[in-house]
Amino acid sequence: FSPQGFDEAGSGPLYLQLHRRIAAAIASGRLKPGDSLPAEREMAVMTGLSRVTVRKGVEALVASGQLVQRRGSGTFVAPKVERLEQALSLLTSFTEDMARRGRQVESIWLARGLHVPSPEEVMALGLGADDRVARLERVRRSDDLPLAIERASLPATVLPEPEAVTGSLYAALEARGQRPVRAVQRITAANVGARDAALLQVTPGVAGLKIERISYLPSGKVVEFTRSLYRGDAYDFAVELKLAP
Ligand code: 16G
Repeated sequence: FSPQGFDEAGSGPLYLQLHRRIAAAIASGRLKPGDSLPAEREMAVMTGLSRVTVRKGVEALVASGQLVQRRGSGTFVAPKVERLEQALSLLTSFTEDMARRGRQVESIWLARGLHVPSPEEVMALGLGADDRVARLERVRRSDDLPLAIERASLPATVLPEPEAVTGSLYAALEARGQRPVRAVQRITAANVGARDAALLQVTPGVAGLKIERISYLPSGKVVEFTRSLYRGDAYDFAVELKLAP
């Protein structure tokens, strides 16, 4: 980050020159995944650029997914994304899937509460006119990487106190004797919008996978209607096929 080479006259706006320099340091391996960057003020001193210019350059790298910012702790080179292979034929929870891989799980809660259901939730969950719905909205992370945004809706009769769920939803359902035993899942391609891109720390507009899961109790009652958006660069969904009869 030496002051040399930033050129007011020639090679484009100054923030883009900084952007190119940091991107080149990442590409060459001089900056490695997880490395922290100096604070904005320090970078301004080191480069001789204004703090506004430094901020713009860094923001552009955050928007393109090369840097990540964590509130309170600073700016880092984005972690390397390894694809996870996920079997589609087993009804498992996110926590179980990650535990099986020996990975840490973490949820960032966006919302948790009881609501008047939307028409879509009424349909999917088979609710009556006065029924309430429990909504759980969270970013699912593993080993410091956001992998998916999940928006789960359950009949309030199944989960009357959504605020009490702090970890695994399926563990909470299991404790209430309401663990689903069957589910239907639908996967659709989707581009990640700006708000979700910020939550998933990806570039707005990149490819994601929208997954809808409706899960059932042995009685056939619907327990869960969950809409998730998975990072397209972090998952491979695999399924075993048998010869058609
Ligand atoms: C999985 C499920 C989701 C379920 C969650 C429970 C998919 C696409 N979705 O992420 O429907 O609610 O697991 O996880 O697989 P938890 O028990 O860790 O909260």
